[in-house]
Amino acid sequence: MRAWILLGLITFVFAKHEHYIGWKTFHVRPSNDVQLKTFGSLIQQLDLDVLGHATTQREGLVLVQPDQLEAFTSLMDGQGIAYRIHADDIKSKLDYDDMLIEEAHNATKARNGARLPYDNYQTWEAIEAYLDDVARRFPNRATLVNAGQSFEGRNLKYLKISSTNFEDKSKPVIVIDGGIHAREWISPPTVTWAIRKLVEDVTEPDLLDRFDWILFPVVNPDGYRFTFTNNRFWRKTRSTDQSALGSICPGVDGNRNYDFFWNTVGTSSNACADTFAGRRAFSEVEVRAVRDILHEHLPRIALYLSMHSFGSMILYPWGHDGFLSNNALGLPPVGIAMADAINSKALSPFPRYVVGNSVLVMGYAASGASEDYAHSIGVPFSYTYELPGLNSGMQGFVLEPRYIQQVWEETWLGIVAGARRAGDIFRK
Ligand code: 0X9
Ligand code: ZN
Repeated sequence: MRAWILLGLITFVFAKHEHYIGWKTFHVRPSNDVQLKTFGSLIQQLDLDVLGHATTQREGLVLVQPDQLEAFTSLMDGQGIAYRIHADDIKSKLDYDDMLIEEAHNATKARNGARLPYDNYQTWEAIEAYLDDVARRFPNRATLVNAGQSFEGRNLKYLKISSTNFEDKSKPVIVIDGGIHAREWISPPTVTWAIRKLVEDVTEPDLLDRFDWILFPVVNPDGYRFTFTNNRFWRKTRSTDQSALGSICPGVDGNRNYDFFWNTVGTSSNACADTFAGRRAFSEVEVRAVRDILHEHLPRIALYLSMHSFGSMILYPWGHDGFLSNNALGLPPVGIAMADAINSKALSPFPRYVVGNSVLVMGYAASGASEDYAHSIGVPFSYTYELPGLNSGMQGFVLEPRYIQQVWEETWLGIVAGARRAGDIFRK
């Protein structure tokens, strides 16, 4: 009997990440703007999975499927874009990451029992329990909202944080979301940490006096959970009603599903693609939950941040064509204030943050993203954060758990600086 259990355990451990046998990751280094743009179109053409964004100053990281490997190397050679192998054997890297996370998890458990870990990645279950708990312990500052159910029936929970119960309509509102892209695990802890700072620690009381906050750590709980249980690189939601292919290829890219030049550029109509825009704009219940928050509080929203990874970038609209909006004047200064605050604290080996228009910084355009939608309906300060990641000198893929604390600490400084600066300019 014990032998069978052992055998089952071994099979489970080794079966994990099997899907990625034969896939490879490469560092890429476009050396000028023309190469960056060309690389942007190769991403589309070869269906490359961008794990870390390249700039002309900085290497990126892409995941290439087995049947595209030859085309990838020959096109990169043909264009003269520098690249080098990162992982020949992805499965062993993922196994290594699992081991690190497990170690950190055991250490945390030994130290502080049931509390949300800030030195490790956070499971969906732990985050949900934390939101319930904070709302229960701090009813004067935090109100739990359940915006409905995800496609698979998980609660879409977020917190409204306010010292005046959202009743003082003169206060600007700040909205921060995380976890729309399931595999970007560093995103939710930056939002839960902001909750802790605002509600539990109240280290910056002016931020509660001046603003109301909406913090939504895991917009896509189905996808997020799936990355812990089945497929580490899952990006999309898990809906299956999007096309005839839905049961074979579930999910929609939540950051292509907003109604802003929907499905026009940097998106796919193929349900199996990672950037599938959905059958129509706002097809995803999770995306509709964020849309509804934006509309409900619209005239008061000064700042919207959507947390992604990785690349150490603060990106602003428009991300579908690289032009600036008529209301773009304040976007660079608030973005720079956030980046400066983070850079002042950033440790090596993290790169310094870059601030700029999404298309110009990343070299590719993509429509239907949340920061564009928020800005298009009138949110003046709207940004996508590409949080830090490390893609060199590492044995694994994810940011090692020992760096998580650095990221939420520095990101909080960015949020504080952004709130204050946006608040100063808003409605003037
Ligand atoms: O492509 C995305 O959705 C974002 N990058 S990620 O690696 N996290 O997937 C960037 C979105 C930038 N914003 C716009 N294109 N509007
Ligand atoms: Zn993302």
